Amino acid sequence: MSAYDLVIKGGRVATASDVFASDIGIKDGRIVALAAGLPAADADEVIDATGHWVLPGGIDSHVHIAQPSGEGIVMADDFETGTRSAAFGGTTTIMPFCLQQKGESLRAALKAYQAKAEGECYVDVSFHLIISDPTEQVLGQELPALAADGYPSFKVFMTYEGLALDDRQILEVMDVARRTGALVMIHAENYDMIRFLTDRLEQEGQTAPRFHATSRPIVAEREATHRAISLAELSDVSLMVVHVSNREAMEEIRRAQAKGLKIMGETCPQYLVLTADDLGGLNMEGAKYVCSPPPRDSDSQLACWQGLQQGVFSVFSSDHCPFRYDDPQGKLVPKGRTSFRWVPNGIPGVAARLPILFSEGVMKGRIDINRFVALTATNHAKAYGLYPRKGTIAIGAEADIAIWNPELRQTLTHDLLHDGCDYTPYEGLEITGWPVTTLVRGRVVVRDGRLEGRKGHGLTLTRPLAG
Ligand code: DUC
Ligand code: ZN
Ligand code: ZN
Repeated sequence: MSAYDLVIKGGRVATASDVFASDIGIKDGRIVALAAGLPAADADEVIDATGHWVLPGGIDSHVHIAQPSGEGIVMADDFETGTRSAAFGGTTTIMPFCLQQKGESLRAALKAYQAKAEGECYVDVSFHLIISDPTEQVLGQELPALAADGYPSFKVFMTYEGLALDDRQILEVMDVARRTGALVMIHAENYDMIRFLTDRLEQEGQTAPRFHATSRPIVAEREATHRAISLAELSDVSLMVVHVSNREAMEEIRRAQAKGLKIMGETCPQYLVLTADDLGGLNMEGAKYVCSPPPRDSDSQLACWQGLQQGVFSVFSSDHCPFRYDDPQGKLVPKGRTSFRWVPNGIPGVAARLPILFSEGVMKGRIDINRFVALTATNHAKAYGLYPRKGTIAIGAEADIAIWNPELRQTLTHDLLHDGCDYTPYEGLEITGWPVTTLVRGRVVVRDGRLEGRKGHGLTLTRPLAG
């Protein structure tokens, strides 16, 4: 029997803290050797990574898959296509949401999502819980039990009909999170400001997709971010402010961190490379970019880069929330033509996330390779309880690995992404560097840009409480 199932030879390995030349020996899905000159004869298979980066596979801790999104609307990805696309983009674990519908038991909701994922996944999956109905039963029994069973991250919304919790309800969820050791994730936008502005815009006939951005201004995000942080301070709970889009919200998080509060921040590719101008295309073209918070302006982009560079944001996620464009069950749902209010809210990005940050960040000198690894893998694993099992290259860690060709130049087009969508909002972006081969627990899922894995290899994971 060989010492190794697989050896990756000759690559340059980077973790969140180090860069070193090393071969990687893999056995039974785990990394068992890191050394120069591992003998090829001891391996069943050898992958030559000469001239390539060998990085931890990406962890994308903010992904929506097969989530109900309103009447007549269907999300573009199921677990097969969403995890396939993740693998093509160098991501080896995704963390999608289990959405509790009003009146539904969380346990029942989770079972339904697990069933949808079972046997379908190319990469590993671990669920967060969205709490839309914090009943006594949910707060007193289901959440503590689910946190202990391996689902220690709860997402709450401050906006959206049917989802928004009021401050008292958020405090109740935070209190459970503090007692159980779970992390709270929050969508921070002021619901009443958005409702007020949306009604006003509609009365004035300003209903095209570009007014989506007008209806959700920076002040609505900044106010809600400040309030979310205050609620977390009162509750003494760890909080992740997700999808931060602008300087004012970023500075709220920085101030909280400087005070010693347990506040973390996340930003996403759309806030680095898109602006509100992208929503202004002819006819309904702007619908391709409708997401919340909306992309802003060039100073907001700069602020998001600074947040990544300076550690205000510890994670960079996709907020992959895919709807087909040319589809009456997607962005062109008939009601969406009557107002931006009804345009499905979200954009795809699970495969584009890493190439965009690598190209715009590492290759353009904005961040180094160690910060890239931290922002795309290690910090996700640490925040959500997957570390050191995942998120790094170390002896004993699972062999989730992306092999990058740092010199491959291509124009980003939708056909590179292999998702269930029919467009990418990043079409035409010039990208340098691409994850050409992706391994999940030692198995090649994508090799040299071709799918080789089988669906069902990806597992649904539970997580211990973080930290
Ligand atoms: N929030 C998300 O987290 N994802 C998609 C849409 C939204 O508002
Ligand atoms: Zn959100
Ligand atoms: Zn999201």
